[in-house]
Amino acid sequence: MTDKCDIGLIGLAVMGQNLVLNMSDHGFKVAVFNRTVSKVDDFINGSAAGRTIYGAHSIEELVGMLASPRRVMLLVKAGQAVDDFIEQLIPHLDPGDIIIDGGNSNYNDTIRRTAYVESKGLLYIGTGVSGGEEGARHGPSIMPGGSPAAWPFVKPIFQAVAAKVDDGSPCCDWVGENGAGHYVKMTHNGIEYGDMQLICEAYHLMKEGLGMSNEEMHQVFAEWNEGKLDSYLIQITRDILAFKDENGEYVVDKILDTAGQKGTGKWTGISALDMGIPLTLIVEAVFARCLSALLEERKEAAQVLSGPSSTFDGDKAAFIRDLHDALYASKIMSYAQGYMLMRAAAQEYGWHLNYGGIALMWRGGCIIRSVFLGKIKEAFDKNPDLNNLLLDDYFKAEVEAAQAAWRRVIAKAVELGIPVPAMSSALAFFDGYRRGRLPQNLLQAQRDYFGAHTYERVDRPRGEFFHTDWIGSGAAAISSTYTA
Ligand code: NBP
Repeated sequence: MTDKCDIGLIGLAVMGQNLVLNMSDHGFKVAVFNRTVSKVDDFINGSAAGRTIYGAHSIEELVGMLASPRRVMLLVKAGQAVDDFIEQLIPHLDPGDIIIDGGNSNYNDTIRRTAYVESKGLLYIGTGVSGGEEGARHGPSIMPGGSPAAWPFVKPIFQAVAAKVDDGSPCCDWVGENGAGHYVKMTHNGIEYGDMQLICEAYHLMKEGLGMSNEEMHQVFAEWNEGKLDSYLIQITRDILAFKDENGEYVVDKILDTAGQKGTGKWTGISALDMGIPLTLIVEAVFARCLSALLEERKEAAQVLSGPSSTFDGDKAAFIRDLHDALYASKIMSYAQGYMLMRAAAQEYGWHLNYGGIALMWRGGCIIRSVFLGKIKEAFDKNPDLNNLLLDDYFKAEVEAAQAAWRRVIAKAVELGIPVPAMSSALAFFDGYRRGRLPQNLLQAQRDYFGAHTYERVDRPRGEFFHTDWIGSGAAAISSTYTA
């Protein structure tokens, strides 16, 4: 090696190795290190052989191989491993050097680490990297946040290796201060949970409701992938449904129906609950995984509990068209909710999020990539201050066009006893959001009745609180916890 390396990468598991190979494809010189040092030599002598990739056998050696300001990226297991490597790196780095965490870290950790690393005179980036192994190798979606001063030094590398959309724009841009990048990545993962659950509900209705074969459903998803639902997740569903094993049997039918999860959907739901944002669809998607995981309990319940015995006797082709619209409308709700969440988080944490830019980052490279995200980008380009996606002319018209079909699908699912928690909660959200008056006047009355929590009145300015002596006790004391 003659010149110094452009970047150092620690963590040679699936993501790290592939991202390094991607960086070297784009002409960057990369120094690499791994906790289990033998993996450095395995990589250098294996898939990295002959490339602009150089192995280090200690942190000190790695840092010594880097051009200034030094950029060191971690792609290690989220959690303590990141803190440990930060501690090991700090003594070897100089002011202005940059530590980058590209793992799936919790945004609260990234907020804390940014402050800590900056307090040592260094710069920090916490970035979401999405797209799995394939994305890391050929172009992931990259969502960086952290110390703004670090971005100009990282931008050329990140934007070169990121996925590109049709016009060549990279699916990577600056997201915002401290934990913003990891927050946006977390929201991406939450939306991914929602998209996957919606597809599973459509599959369930076709399979159990309409009695369709895998081949028939494969054809439906293939068709859907040619239109408004065109997306990576619809595409892989199409392929999964047609996939057969060495015995010529469908693999999907042999897979146990218990979902796993790594926690990012749950984090998204917790954040939504903390901030009071009705992220109903994503949270239902998390709970649907939880319910699926109660396999033994469900099997026992299936012996005891029964549902409707009705079968579908309508026009199948018409129902499949309705299902397309129900999936599409529900998906619009999910993204509307996801953007409501990010807007609330931006306010909570003082981030200046570029909502159109986020749609562009998700447009390619990542798991939720879709044609649909191009429309979201257009909506925010038209109006950067758009309060809710549902108020954009395009999405308003799309939901209006789809809603009759959406209602028919939910009604039929209820009639058949097939659970559609994400689709139906999406519709309930829509029906709540579009109403100027909800029944929570009664709820406030109940709270005031049993807890003297007070209420505001329709005929008085907001912020004035009233209490009624509902039971004639004569007590005048009121609770100080109006919002409890
Ligand atoms: P893993 O999440 O499996 O982590 C493996 C790496 O972490 C190895 O380098 C391992 O070193 C190191 N490591 C572990 Br495990 N514990 C450590 C510790 N206590 N101290 C120091 N190093 C430790 O790898 P991955 O699947 O490539 O993912 C990397 C990051 O990217 C994770 O945060 C993950 O959540 C995120 N991510 C993954 C994907 C994906 O599709 N896999 C997608 C998007 C984001 P060792 O070799 O010595 O064990």
